[in-house]
Parts: sequence; structure tokens; C-alpha cells
Amino acid sequence: MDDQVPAKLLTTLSKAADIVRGHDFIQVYSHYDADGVSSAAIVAKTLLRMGKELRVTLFTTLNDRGVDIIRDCKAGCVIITDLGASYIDKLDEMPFDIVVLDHHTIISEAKRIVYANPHLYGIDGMTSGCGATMSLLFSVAVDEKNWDLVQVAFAGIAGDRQHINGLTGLNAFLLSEGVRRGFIEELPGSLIPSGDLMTELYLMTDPYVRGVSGDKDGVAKLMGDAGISNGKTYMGLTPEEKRKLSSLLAVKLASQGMQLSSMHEVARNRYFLKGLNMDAEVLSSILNSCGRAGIGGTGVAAGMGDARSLEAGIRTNRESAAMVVESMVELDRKGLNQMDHIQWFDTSDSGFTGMLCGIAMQSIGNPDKPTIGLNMSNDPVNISSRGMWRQLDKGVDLSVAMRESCASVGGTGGGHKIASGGSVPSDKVEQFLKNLDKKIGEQLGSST
Ligand SMILES: [Mn+2]
Repeated sequence: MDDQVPAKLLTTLSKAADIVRGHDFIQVYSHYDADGVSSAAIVAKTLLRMGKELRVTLFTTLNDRGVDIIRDCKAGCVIITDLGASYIDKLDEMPFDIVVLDHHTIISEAKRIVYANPHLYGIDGMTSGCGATMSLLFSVAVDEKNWDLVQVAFAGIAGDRQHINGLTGLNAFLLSEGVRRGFIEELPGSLIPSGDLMTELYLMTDPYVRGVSGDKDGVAKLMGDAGISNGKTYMGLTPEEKRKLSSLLAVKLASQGMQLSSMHEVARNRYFLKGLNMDAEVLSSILNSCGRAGIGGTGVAAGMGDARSLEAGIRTNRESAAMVVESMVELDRKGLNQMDHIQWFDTSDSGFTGMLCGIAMQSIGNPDKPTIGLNMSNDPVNISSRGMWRQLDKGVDLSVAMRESCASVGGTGGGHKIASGGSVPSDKVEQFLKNLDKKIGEQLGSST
């Protein structure tokens, strides 16, 4: 791995491995999303194989309170994955061994603790290496036998959507090793979902297909039109059936305004995890659902290879996919509210608002406008926002836009350029939307 992984990173990782070897008990902290759960599962499995005792704690976000929890954890060694970049200075002052494996924007470099982050080596942590990537590299620095866990790393990569425009940097290295060692197979993409078609077409939201997603009769009619019998899976389709079904889907998507480029994005390559017999995106979705449903521990156990936990995760994932598709049908019925540079909708506080932003923008909305989801029945009103890469290329930065627009009406906000959140007082929503619309307009104007 020497020529594709920066030497400085290798040094950091072997230092991390040495530190961990010197402890019997390790406390692991991670994020509760798919990347965080994958990261935690990889690290936990690695520690277990080393014969270590451990505990995993997941945070929805790392804030001052979380940092206090870490400070008081009473462990001699702490590993923090998919989190930590914004608190390096505070972690540096804590009187025990700490390893941080993160990929978020760098604020400071570590002086005492061991800190690995793609950005430290000139690699883009937004596209070319996520928390699970760093966790896997740590794991194989401990022992090359841990390369099988590259399958779990791919759930993290897919969860942070770093595979959308093709794999680059450290992720490309993980793929080449994963394929070479027989753990991963790269397959051509399709508009057709993988798995049992009757179930998966109904639950499909990537993309959302009007009159099919969340519509049992619509699914039955589509299958009939394509001449495909019930009970078939994607893998069981003949090439002719595949062609027929995907062209029917493409026609429907085009008629609801989805652009060809978005369809190509949907039909991105699939990464088949041979040991788990599923796509990376499917595992990612399962782990993500576990984290969101408050059973992150089940997700971590599933990622570690526990069959019963994986079954439980699959059930939870189906339930949340059903809720998401039902919310999307409702949102499609109401439509998106258009402003000059953004589009927005109001929805119940389901915890899926960010996801709905992404689905709506890609499938039924204007793909050139960042999409804002509000939970207006709450006070303060919670806000999610999502952009697309092509918007970022034109100058959109939702992290800055949300931070400033929320603050302009007495709220708070921030996050990533492509995905950001916030909250504002309920009587200031209208003003907030105006300010955000203006701010996005300025960002688009200033880049040309
Ligand atoms: Mn991440």
C-alpha cells in the first residue's frame, strides 16, 4: 500500500496501531450515520481480533457536551472515527491516548494526539476518503488480515456518497485492493433497484418514480408492461427484461422532468460485497437506518458480521424506506415551492427531511437549485438543505449560506458545502428563506 497511501499517513497509522496495542480496553466514539457506523464496526472488529476489550458510543453530532463526555470517559485509550476534526485542540489537552480517524474539514493539526485525516496529506476528504476509509487503513495497518473489512468500508464510502462521481484517491486504492483480494466486485449500474423487484420498486426513492414509488398498483402495472413475472429479482432478470424495464423507468423519469445526467448518476456503478452478498449501497442504507432508529449498536454489530443484527437492520431499513417513500408521495402531491435560487418544502419532523431534500431535488424538482426542507410545526423550526455537485461547481456553499442566513434571523446553522442544517425561530422563517435565496444568488453570481 506504500505507493498509493502517503508516507506521512502510513507513519501516523502505524503510530496509532502501536498505541492501541499498548492498551487492554479501548473506548470508541463515532458518528451515527452510515459512515460513522461503518467506521465503528471496522475499528471494533479490529480491536476484537486483537483480543482487546472495547465499548462503542455513537454521537448524533460532536458538540461541547460530547467533548465533556469524552474527557470524563475514564478510558486509557480512545479512538474517535468520522468525528473530531473540529475539536482537535480540546482533544489534544486530554490526559490519555487518543486516535482520531476523521475526514471533515481541518481546523487545526494535532500536537500530541494521533490524528489521521485525508486533508492533512492533500487528499480531499469530501470526495476521496471518508471516516470508514481511514478506519480501514488503520485496521490493515494493525494487520493485513483485516482487508476483508474493506466491504464494510464501502458502506461508509457509499453512505457519504463519495462513489457518485467515480472513486478517487484513497477510495480508489481500497477498491483496487478489495477487487484484487476477492472481496468486492464492481458491476455496471442500472436504473433498476437490486433485490426483489416488487418490494424494491415500491420502496424506490433513488430515484423516486411518480406512479411507481409508493404505489403498489403502479408497480404491478410496470412489471406487467415489462412482461416480468412477480417474484423476480434484479439478478434474475434476462438481459431483454432488464432493457425493457430500465427503458420504461427512463421514460417515466424523463416525463417527470428528471435530467439525463441525473439518470446517469442513478445508474452509477455498483460495488457488490461478496462476503455479504449485497450492494455497498444496500449495506450503507441498512447501517444508516440503524443509526437513525436509535439502534446504532445493532448497526455496528451488523457491520461486524453478526447475522441476527444484520437481519434486524434489514427490517428496520425496510420500515424507514416505507416511511420515506410515503413522505415523498405526499411531497410530490404538494409540490416544491420555488424561489429565484432555491426551492423549499414543509414536512413533518420525521428525521428524514435531509433525505427528502435530496430525493425531491433529483427526481421531481429543479436540479440547479439547492433544496430546503423545513419542519414548520416545531419552534424553533428545524431546517435541512441539500445541494448537488454541479451547484457546488457554480459556487454554491450551503455551509456558509446556512450559517449566515440562520444567524441573520437569530438562529444557528452550518455543516458541509453540499449538505447543511440549522434552526430558526418559527416567526422568522419567511425572512430566513428570503435571506438564504439572496445569499445563494450572491454565491452563484460571484463565481462567474
Ligand atoms: Mn463521514
